[in-house]
Amino acid sequence: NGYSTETSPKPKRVMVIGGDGYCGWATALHLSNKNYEVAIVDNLVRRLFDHQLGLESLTPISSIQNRVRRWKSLTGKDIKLYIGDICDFEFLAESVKSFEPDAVVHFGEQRSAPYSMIDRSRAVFTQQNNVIGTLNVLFAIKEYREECHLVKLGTMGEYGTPNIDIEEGFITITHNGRTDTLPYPKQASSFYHLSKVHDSNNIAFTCKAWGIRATDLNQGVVYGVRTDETEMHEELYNRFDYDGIFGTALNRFCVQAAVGHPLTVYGKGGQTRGYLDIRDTVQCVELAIRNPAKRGEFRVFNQFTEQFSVNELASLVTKAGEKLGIDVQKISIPNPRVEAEEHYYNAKHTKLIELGLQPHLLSDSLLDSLLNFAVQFKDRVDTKQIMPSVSWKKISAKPKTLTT
Ligand code: NAD
Ligand code: USQ
Repeated sequence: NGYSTETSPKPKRVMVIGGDGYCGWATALHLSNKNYEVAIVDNLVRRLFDHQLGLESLTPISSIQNRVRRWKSLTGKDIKLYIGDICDFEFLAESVKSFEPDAVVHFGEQRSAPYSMIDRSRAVFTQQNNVIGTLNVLFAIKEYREECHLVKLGTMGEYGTPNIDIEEGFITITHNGRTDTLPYPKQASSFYHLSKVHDSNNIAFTCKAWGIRATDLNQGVVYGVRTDETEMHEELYNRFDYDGIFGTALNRFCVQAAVGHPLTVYGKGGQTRGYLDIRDTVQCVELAIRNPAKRGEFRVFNQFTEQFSVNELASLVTKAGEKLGIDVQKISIPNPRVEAEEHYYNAKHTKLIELGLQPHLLSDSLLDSLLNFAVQFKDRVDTKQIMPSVSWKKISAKPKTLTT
């Protein structure tokens, strides 16, 4: 590709875009604890969504300023803060020029599939925020920090649920006697998941055209809340979403079990996805940073550790509930989404293991502690937020205000 194949010296300075969010906050602290110089870039829009939709994290979370101050007082380590929107190129460019990152970890997107399916304006916001934000990051790296490695959070949902094995980013195909290794086909099933496909295409193109070095982490569904760093102090607690818009499957089921709400299985419950513990999210991101892509290289890693169907998760939570003396029921809800409810699923996930990932698999003990954690905060649960309120088929151009 004409670029040197040398990797840069050990990366030290890491910019975490979206560092006030669920994965980003845990990662920023983990990297800071590992002695990277960390800067958080975030416009706090996730906190605004909560206000606008009347939602709240299960755990009380401190302001980003107090979080960072508490971290400094406990560890002596500084985390720089840049509060602003990466869709504002001037802001992003100034942040990159001033911090001079060796790696940019980009978590800073609207990440909920249901949010992107509320109405036209949320669909458009999601794609504009995510696609333009990522384009700006690519331009900022090209202009001001060309050796910087982009570590971008993608999603396993880019691949959909094809009836063949899912590879890590690329598939070798023989067609009419000729063979090529091509991007794995993408079949995303929400405007959110589609925004990630568009991002991947833009990143792959700029790696080729400009020599950007990038790693696309196609992450599965994350569960859990505690990491070594966030449990050091209550002002460092991570957010924990359980509502029908931002809450994800296993986290939701634990909160539902804790408050005696039947587990909300959508449709037949055969929907299978890759899952990982948030302690592995932070580990995977560090592994990607420590082993940068080469100039011009577009790497894709599938970032999850185990596959489960929704029904399997419901059974696991039911069993964990029994041990704590909680009687857990489940209900089948007409699926608000358009997705396959019974399908083949077998996705590769070896590249991060090859780099040294030591997975925290979903054991009984983790489920017990997650369920206990949910029980500890159950008085904060607003049960009106549990049922799904967004329908893939009923989305329209008319602005929608969600009231339940
Ligand atoms: P989150 O919503 O908790 O955090 C995202 C953060 O990005 C928020 O703090 C938000 O304020 C910030 N942000 C959004 N748009 C921004 C912008 N234009 N400028 C600056 N900051 C902006 O989400 P999360 O669960 O931590 O997910 C982080 C990333 O990981 C996302 O890209 C998501 O797609 C991906 N991911 C998440 C999961 C999961 O299960 N949570 C699974 C797979 C992939
Ligand atoms: N589901 C239920 N009941 C629920 C919640 C979800 O049956 O109460 C089902 C959904 O229909 C879906 C599956 O569980 O089939 C996963 O749904 P989810 O809400 O846990 O996850 P998803 O919408 O896919 O999105 C989450 C994150 C997103 C990330 C994605 C990874 O919000 O940012 O990209 O997980 S992945 O699923 O691999 O694409």
